[in-house]
Amino acid sequence: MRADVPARLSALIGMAAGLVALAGAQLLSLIVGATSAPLPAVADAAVDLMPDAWREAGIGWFGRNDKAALLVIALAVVLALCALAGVLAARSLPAGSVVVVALACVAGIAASTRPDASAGAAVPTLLGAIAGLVTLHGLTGMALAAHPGAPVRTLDPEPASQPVAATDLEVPDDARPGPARRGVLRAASLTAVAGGTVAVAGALLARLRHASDDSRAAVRLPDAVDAPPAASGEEFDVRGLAPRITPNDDFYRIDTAFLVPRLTTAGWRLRVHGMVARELTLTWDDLLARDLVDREITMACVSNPVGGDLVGTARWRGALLAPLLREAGPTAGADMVLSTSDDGWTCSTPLADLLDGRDAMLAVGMNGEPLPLEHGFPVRMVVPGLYGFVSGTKWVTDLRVTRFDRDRAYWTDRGWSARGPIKTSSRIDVPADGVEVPAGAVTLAGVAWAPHRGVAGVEVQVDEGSWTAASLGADGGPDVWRQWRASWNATPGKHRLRVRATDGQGRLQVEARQGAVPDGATGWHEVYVTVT
Ligand SMILES: Nc1nc2c(c(=O)[nH]1)N[C@H]1C(S)=C(S)[C@@H](COP(=O)(O)O)O[C@H]1N2
Ligand SMILES: [Mo]
Repeated sequence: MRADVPARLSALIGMAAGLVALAGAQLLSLIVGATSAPLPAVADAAVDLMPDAWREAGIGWFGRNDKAALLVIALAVVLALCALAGVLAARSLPAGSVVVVALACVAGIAASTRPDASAGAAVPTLLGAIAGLVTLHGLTGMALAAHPGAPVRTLDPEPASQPVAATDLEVPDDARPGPARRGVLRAASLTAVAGGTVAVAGALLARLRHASDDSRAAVRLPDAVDAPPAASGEEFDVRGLAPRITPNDDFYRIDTAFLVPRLTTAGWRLRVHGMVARELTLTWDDLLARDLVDREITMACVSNPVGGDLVGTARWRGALLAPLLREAGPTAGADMVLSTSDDGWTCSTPLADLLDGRDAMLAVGMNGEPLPLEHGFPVRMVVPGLYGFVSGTKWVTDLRVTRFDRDRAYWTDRGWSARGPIKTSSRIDVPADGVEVPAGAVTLAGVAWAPHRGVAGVEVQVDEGSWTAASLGADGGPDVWRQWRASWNATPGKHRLRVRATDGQGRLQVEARQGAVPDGATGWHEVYVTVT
């Protein structure tokens, strides 16, 4: 007996299954990562594997569209193989399934062996393939039922178990234009169209999503015209002690963005307006054309508790804000700059602090790289001496010169202060709270910061003993925190260790404990250790 599911229908079913698989994988790759999308992964892998001559020929034929052409070719090949899988499946489901599984294996291997593959890069392909197999089996089953001349290798060898099917068996194919057949055709077509639509939508979304990564990868930051003098003194290397410069990956992140805003340099604009003589609009190129400076600046979050780690120091590269604001020309009476991020977060910075000669900047670089996306790519504000919530606007696109009595920022509307100079703070990193240490010489170490005033001294105390001066690590200037270190001759028992700093103006860190709301926590950090 001949299979009488028309080849056109079974091929369509195979392609519908393939498109469902691609759609599923494409959507999942939005979560897992760009390189896990099967089609681009296969296309990229093919480029890597093909002989140089082919690659050059491809570029010769398709020019700048070589990537798109490659994707179209890959899609055509995959769909052709899926059509084959559909035709095979109408004769033997396992045979058709094997083709789909083989395709998924090739794509999964391609995705997980890309140089920048994320963990689980094969997962979207494998889950997509499962969706494809389910579709293939479902539609093929419908087709076999509607075209019962097919040699169905069912698990149940008795064909007459269903009276309806038995009747169908006797009806010649062309004499039976039954609704079941049109139903299968419609289901297969709809599935193919839906799968194709979702796959294309997913690919477009992925493009949007990855435009930002691509834009960042393409950035070449100009050199700084002015770099900070090398910090004088030693950087302490004590296990557990915060390094002088915080690596980007370890830098704390605080923002209200549920999804990280994904900007591109090409799309970025900064508008400077409000109480100014001349409104300005800057593009990315305008910004890079300005003199860029490198500065080490310690940034802290107002919600950092005593002893907390929502603080870090980076070497920022950017354009100074003061000259830019002067070009716009603030008008009389203005006392605040309300900055707004691409996602609508707002921040109020005293105009005086931006113009008083400190290195307030529009930063584009962080520790030698373009800003990481989560730290504000492509441009953020950094202002020495002020908590991030009143100075550190990430993804900044708008500066409005205004007055404190006219405008309020995001956190000010939620019970936090309108202004926020960073309070003098110090922290014990080593030993950690609650640890056991052996008696004898014990190294105490930590960091202290009083941004824009500088740290003049750090003292430590054991139990109720006298305060003794710690040695200070490298001095990067008043905007940068300082490491400190002290040696303690530890005696057995439980001990309390405390630290306090004095700022560059000779003022001692505030002892009284206060919580972070509304303008930053105060109090001396203490840890307890057991000496054995
Ligand atoms: N757009 C935007 N910028 C923002 C915030 C935010 O929520 N949205 N949070 C601010 C706060 S409270 C802090 S402490 C700093 C933190 O910067 P970081 O995440 O790069 O460490 O960013 C500031 N800039
Ligand atoms: Mo913050």
